[in-house]
Amino acid sequence: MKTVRSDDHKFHFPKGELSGGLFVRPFECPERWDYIMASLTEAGLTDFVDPDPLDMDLVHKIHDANFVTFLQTCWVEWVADGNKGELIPTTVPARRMQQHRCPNYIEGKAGYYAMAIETAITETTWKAVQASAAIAQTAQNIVSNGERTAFALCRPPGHHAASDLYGGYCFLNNAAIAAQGFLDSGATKVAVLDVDFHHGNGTQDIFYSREDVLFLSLHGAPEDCFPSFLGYADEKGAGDGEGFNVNYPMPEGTPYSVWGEALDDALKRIEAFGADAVVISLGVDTFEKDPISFFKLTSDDFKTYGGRLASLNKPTLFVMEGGYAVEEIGINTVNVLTGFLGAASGS
Ligand code: OKP
Ligand code: ZN
Repeated sequence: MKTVRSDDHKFHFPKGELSGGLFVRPFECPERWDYIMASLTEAGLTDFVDPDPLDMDLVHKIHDANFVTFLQTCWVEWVADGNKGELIPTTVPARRMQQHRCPNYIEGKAGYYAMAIETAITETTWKAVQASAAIAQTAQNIVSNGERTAFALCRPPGHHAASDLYGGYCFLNNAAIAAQGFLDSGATKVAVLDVDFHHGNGTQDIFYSREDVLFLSLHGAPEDCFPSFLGYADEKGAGDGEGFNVNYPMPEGTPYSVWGEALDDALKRIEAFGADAVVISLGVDTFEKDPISFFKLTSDDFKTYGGRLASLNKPTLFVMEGGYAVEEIGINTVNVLTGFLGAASGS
């Protein structure tokens, strides 16, 4: 199995994240990548590939052009306005405020495009964001060209990013870009299965009115955790997309015995949908020791469900999302991949 990865992830490393009323060292940190690379190497998964240059036309099929321009230019505008720290907005378009008029000044623009304000933008963030999206696109091409599976070691993650929203550590939606890439490469139907602890609000929103992409997400119930305002079970898609969005919100303390049943239901739906390709938004923050999440999966459970994913027997792309128990992020991620590979070769 090939892993697409790039050192350029290191260009996104803000000094601070707004959390608990403090500006703390970000949970989404570069060491996450180091631990995953170390575990891949230890497991013999050393077929590493560099990303191709980012296809901006593909990015623009998923993201609003003004939003992309904002990501490209925001830092220069922020500094030109005399700001000294990292870019974090303070005001957002809440209830009964204008949702469709983007301000002209940079802090207003950032608030307009934010879905959460914990995530700081730095001088070099855009460089890392481009590399992350390029990784997803390159790994998708590997699978479209006939490989059974590939691992896109994306950082920063993407599933909270909508067409014109960033936040929750996400800027461009790597999984959505990959799903669109599969369609553009000849697939008729693609399923995106989001197993990150947090609801994939961005991916849901991007495909909410479409019948060619089935989105399914297993996550902490929105009334109890981030992203708080999307991910309820009654969100089932709209218009042509009605019936093509499936949410499995679950409560605090959820163990694999319960989580795995939701996964089995999701796999049945993907089968019934007749997906030509599957994108897994792979977050391992469902782990029992994750510092910002509340499910109770063990390291062994990741291996078990990796095997379950292989039973779909479909071309499968893994796209890295979250996971913040840094010392165990590598082993948990690799357990999903080796669980998948073990079951795939045995079938
Ligand atoms: C990104 B991904 C912590 C609140 C949570 C943002 C979490 C983003 C998760 N006090 N802040 O889905 O892993
Ligand atoms: Zn997450």
